[in-house]
Amino acid sequence: MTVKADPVNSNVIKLNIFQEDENGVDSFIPISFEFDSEVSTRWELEGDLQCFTVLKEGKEVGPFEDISFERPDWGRKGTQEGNWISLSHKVGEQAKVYGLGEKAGSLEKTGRSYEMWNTDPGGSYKHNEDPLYSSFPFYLVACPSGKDSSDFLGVYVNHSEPTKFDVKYRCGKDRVGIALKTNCLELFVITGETSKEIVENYAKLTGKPCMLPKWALGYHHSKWSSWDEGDFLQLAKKFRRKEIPCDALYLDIHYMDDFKVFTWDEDRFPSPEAMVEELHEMDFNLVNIVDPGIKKEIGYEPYDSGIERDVFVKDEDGEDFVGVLWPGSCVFPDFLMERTREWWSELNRDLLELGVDGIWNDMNEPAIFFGKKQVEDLISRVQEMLETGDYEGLDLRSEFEKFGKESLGTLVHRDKGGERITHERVHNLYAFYEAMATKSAFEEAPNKRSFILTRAGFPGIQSLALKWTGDNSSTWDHMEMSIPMILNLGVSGVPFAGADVGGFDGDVEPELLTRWLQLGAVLPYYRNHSALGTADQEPWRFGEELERINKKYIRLRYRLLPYLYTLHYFSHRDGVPIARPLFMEFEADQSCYHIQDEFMLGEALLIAPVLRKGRDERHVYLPYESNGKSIEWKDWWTGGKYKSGHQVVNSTLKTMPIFIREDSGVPLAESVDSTKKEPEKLFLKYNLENEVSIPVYHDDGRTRAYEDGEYFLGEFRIRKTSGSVESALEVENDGFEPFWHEVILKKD
Ligand code: MIG
Repeated sequence: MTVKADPVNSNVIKLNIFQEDENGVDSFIPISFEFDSEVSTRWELEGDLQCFTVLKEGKEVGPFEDISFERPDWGRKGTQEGNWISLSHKVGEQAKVYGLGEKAGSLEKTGRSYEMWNTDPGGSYKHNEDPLYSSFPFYLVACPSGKDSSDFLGVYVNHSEPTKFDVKYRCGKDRVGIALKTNCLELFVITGETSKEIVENYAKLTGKPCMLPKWALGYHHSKWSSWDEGDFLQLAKKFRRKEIPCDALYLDIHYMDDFKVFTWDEDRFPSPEAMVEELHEMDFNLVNIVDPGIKKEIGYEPYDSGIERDVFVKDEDGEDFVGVLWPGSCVFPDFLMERTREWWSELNRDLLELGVDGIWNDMNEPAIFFGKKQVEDLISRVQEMLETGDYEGLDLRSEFEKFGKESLGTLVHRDKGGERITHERVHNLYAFYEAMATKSAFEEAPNKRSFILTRAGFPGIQSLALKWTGDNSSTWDHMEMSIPMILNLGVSGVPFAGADVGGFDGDVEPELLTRWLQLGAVLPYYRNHSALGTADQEPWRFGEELERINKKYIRLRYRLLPYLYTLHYFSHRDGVPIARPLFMEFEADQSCYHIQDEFMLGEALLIAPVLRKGRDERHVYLPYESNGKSIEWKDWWTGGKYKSGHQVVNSTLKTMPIFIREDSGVPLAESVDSTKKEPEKLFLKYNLENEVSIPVYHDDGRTRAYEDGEYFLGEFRIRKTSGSVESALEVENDGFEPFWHEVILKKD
């Protein structure tokens, strides 16, 4: 066995573990890792091959042991064959583990195992259901040595093969087990002084989050519905008439003719071009769903051209794989091949040229209801049973449940040279390659930022797309569950994520919708979406009183846009999450490590959403600063001051508790109906004890001109002087004219 170590830079080291005769990984992960040619940091490996430790400048950063080339008993079931590698990372019993992407469990991951295999759970998922739509084989350990509370480490397992993580569970309470089927394990050990630095260093490795158009930060409204052009435009007009801000509307699968992607249902959408124009005149952006399955139908252009260019995934016999989805029998693009991506880009370009602003990639795990072969096989088995009269062992329900998954196992991809690649190796990359293809369609459009919403994903997807967390339910539980999911996506390098606000499955109750619209207003991606056949959940749906509150929070979102856009820019520049677990801002405060019903929005705001029905008061924990020092927290609504520690605060339906951290502040603007309208004034709202710095970023919000320095970045400094308050603006980059004509310091 060999362990090979290659320093990537002063914070990251790459390890390869393999049996004698292997050299290097044959990976399909489309990320190119940049190695620093002159790493001055002293990296060492110490110990023997059974148990070794990585040392950085003489300091232990990660002991690894139990290396084995067999499937461990906690490894993935059902896939015994092939070469396995497993090992454990000794993190210590006290350690806390975060990250691992989109998981429907708690923020801290101890005591469970997690699988990386992009999966559509087929309807709303349950608490702790695993795996889900995306795979992020990255975790952050807090306190790896168990001694120093502010010690952090990141581990990224660079494999798209299904990988299992056992977090301080069956492999031992002091370790994280990693197991997968490969000949050569490749992992990156990521160091940094703080948890933020680890996430930043991880983001640098796998790709910085993309800079989205500003409208991505507005309120978005969606509904899986069979509405027509008229209904859709009515909806748009209603938002404007009611002066409830909204930046984007979505068209789900029913806009298409017979669910055929890149078509329009001509009865319901007879003039899409004119409709898009009208939406644009009202300052709306339009996002259309695009599923990967292509209906197998001669005469349907995407099918014909796909056949001609040989772009589809094959089955074991070398035929185009056929699986069933919404349109019926479908074939599936093999995005791994460049020619497929070119073809896909051309198809998407047609939508963009028509005026569509964003593309919504659903079902891209990929999800397949069932494969043709599975059905044929079942039919022949049933036939046999009919003939012999022996029905024993026929469990139709479990047959159907296995269908989707089993059919995936028969998919065959091809790489550049036309070589056959089993689906298992690249399954987790399907959405990533699809997003690459979609992105290139946007790149053709003159100087426009892309908007790609994806359900599935893998590390690196953040540089192409934003992520929503799939099919949740309109329940209080699901709203609560969405917080650790979104926070851990942020920890895992995907800062721009959100859940379906109001809940997807089931009818939302009025109070829940209001509370969810409040929570969504302060999370990165703010889209209201719900399933076909469920109650409508527009902000005005449940009477005037609730409409007023809902509107107030959607407007709060727009008032917060200068802050949110600045945070978005920083997440793009540095990889730092927008919404952060409390511990990320208050690392020395041990109470913060398990809190998942509060979070920080940037450095300045603590959000304590109300997650239970009928709560007029809520318990809030307000963290202590680094040296255990109590600080003042300022109530966003009343201006009242609270000290660090446990507090009970007012949370009647019109109040979602928000606090401003001591010596922090945020830039605000007037609310506008859509981000296409620029506000005129900038307000600074803060909690001043000594000195506050408030950074502000601004650019044109649409093009890539910011890459050439056409942006504004500055910092307002506010200080208390004897008896008065002084403010000054320090400009870091003045490549773009700020939107404001006036700056107002906000007193309560
Ligand atoms: O099989 O397009 O998660 O957001 O509305 C369901 C219909 C397919 C699943 C997505 C959901 C979307 C729905 N889709």
